[in-house]
Amino acid sequence: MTSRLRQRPAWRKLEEHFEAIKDVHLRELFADDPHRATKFSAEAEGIYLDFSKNRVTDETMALLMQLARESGLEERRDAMFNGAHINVSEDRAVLHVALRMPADTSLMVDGVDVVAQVHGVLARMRDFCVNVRSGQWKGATGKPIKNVVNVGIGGSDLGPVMAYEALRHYSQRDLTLRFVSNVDSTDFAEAVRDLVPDETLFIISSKTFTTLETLTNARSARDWVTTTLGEHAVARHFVAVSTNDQLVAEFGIDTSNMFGFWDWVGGRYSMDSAIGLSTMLAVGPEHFDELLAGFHAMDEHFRTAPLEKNVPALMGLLGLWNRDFFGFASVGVMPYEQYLKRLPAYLQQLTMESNGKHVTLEGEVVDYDTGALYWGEPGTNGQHSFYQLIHQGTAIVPVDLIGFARSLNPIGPHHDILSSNVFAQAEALAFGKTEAQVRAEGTPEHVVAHRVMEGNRPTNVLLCEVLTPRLLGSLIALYEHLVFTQGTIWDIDSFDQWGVELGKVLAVRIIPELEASEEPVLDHDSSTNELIRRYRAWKQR
Ligand code: G6Q
Repeated sequence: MTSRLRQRPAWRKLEEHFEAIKDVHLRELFADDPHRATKFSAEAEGIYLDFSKNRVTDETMALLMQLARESGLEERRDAMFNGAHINVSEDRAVLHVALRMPADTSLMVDGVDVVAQVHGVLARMRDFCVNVRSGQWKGATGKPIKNVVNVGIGGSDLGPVMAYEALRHYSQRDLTLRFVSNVDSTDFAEAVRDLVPDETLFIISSKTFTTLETLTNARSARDWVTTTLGEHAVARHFVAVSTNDQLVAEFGIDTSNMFGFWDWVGGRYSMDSAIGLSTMLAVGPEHFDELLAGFHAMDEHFRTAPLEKNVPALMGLLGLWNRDFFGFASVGVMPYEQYLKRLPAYLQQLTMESNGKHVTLEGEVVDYDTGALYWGEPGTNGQHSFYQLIHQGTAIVPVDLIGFARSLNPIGPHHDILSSNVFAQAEALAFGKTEAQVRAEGTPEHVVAHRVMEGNRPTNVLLCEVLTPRLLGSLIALYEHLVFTQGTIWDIDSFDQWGVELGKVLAVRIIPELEASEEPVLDHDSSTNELIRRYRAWKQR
């Protein structure tokens, strides 16, 4: 049966339109319209989006807008903002937008004012952070805290790590921040190697407080602290961020040192909830407030701007055009800002965990492509490695190039050199180099073909003034709503993660088989059985 999406009139028209323009080159599109750059650009909250180097025309954009409207994007967006249970497979509201609503607003969900709840927790976080940052909060031996270690994984790690790196310029430099996520003991060992327990505070960040990796690391952290300082030290050296009071208390953390959040915050949408405690400790409550204000400003843009000027909606629709019609399977995200070095890893989870889905909201298998693969590295480093494939490979990779007009560490010519690459890459990817141009450079005939660059590779350029907490909030909210836009049109649940849940249970069965002192009876497939036997043999050598 043909899906709802494929039956939409706009989708059908897009299919016909695609046949007509699929071979048109960006060179022609630019030559035909001197106003293309201004026409195909938009701006919101200090982020200027130039999408003119996508393979689109006026008609493409009009049809994409029609598709968004036929798919009920505006209605579903309003439903999210109103607290409807749009996460259907888990029957939950999706309200990360409530995490950044101002204190003087309110939002009633299932009979509770969630904005009041959010600000209650924020107030406790602020007090706690002020105490720790000022040295008033003392460890078990009376010394102030100098090191903070966030223990968490996935959504309870990637946001905090990314935000800490992104906002390092604004951080209190005498506080050392570390992040432990992997259950590989090396991650924990290296994180605490040069730290001392009596000056170290652990934040155990886990929405469920059941995640094996986090609890394993948390137990090792507790052993590391209590071996030198005794059991009573746990209260001064551990706090928790979780939705699960009971398990936090069972672990031995006083729930007065717990910062809560709610089931309507998805893990990958939680960096601005209490999961951001490490961020607030690093940059202080005022900067954290600016971050929240930036998120909220982009939320308001997404909620109120017409789709034609709505930056997250535009980016979502362009991504869908590239994914479903051209069949481009991946998107590169290249921030030309060293502080954003973990942004690609963060966006990888946000986009791929949200939109890597194979069934519609009704549970029908989709007959179109959903989420693209997201990946990237900061520029210019990537240019000296994988950009070769982006320029001349057979796979076309649409790229988001993120640039800034000002550096937070201006030194000599560095920043203009860096930024020139943003513009040069977008230009080269779009226009390439023809055979005639290569020959005109006096290139020997036998290498002409090697030096030709086809061009016609799509890019978005996101240009901003300077990286601030507010700008970071707006940038992340932009990608959150891009994901929402695509998920809505693809008719999928962008807010569950059953594939991740599967991984959480599969390994549990094998752990005792690896640990057993007697040879266990194995009844996996022959490959898994053999791998387990080989592992056990080497382990015991
Ligand atoms: C995010 C995912 C996943 C989750 C981690 C950690 O959306 O659900 O990445 O954040 O598995 O879960 P806990 O916070 O419950 O430990």
